[in-house]
Amino acid sequence: MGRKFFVGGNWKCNGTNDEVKKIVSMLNAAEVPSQDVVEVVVSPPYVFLPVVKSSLRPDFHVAAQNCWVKKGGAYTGEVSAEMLVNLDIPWVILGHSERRALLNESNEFVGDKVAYALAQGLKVIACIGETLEQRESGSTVAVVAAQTKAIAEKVSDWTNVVLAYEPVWAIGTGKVASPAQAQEVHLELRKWLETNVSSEVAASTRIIYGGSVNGGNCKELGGQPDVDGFLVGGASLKPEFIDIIKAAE
Ligand code: G2H
Repeated sequence: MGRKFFVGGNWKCNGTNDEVKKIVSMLNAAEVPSQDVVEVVVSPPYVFLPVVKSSLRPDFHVAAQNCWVKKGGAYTGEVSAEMLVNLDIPWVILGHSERRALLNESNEFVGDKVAYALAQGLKVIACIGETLEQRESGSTVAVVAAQTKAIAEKVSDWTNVVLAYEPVWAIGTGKVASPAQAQEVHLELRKWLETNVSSEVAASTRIIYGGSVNGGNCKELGGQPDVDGFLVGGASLKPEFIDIIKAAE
């Protein structure tokens, strides 16, 4: 079974009402490959989710950037998976390295979040990746395997999971992983899934790359056999996001 190319736009904590409208207009006017070729999902901050969802072209979908680990209730400031489902938001990004680092989200907590969100019917972009220190000490594969294991221990059905490999040293730094570096880790992750989950899950799960993807480097990165798309940050706020979507062709 072929893996459909996936391009996610992670807007992070950016945007005013006017800026969001401009980005949506830019996306709506773009000529891009059909949904048979590429799945496009954009992830605005929570407060803009309803306006983006209602004004975005129907062939693009929306994702939240996080959700709470269990059923809603007395958790001030949090947004539950049930609320996203209620608003018809199909996707959520979980385990982004910025949340792991700044908000101390552990591997186990991210695994619990992924399992809970999937159980509520959301599709999940689950993020993993090593720091520069971990890469330089030679523990990249061990780190991403441990992050993936914490998810695999809680999840039995991987149909609605996209795994995003985002080396922390490449995020927002302009230092993109080389195509060979990305391919090497993606292949190791696929092997890990094959050994520890199943060959079906290894063959069908999309593993996307994130970290300083732009219009100039997307084609070569996307051409790697185990790179099934991208999670794009800074460049997803700009017209070059369209070029990145077109890398699916
Ligand atoms: C990694 C990526 C999007 P950027 O965080 O998830 O951001 O493309 O700005 O490095």
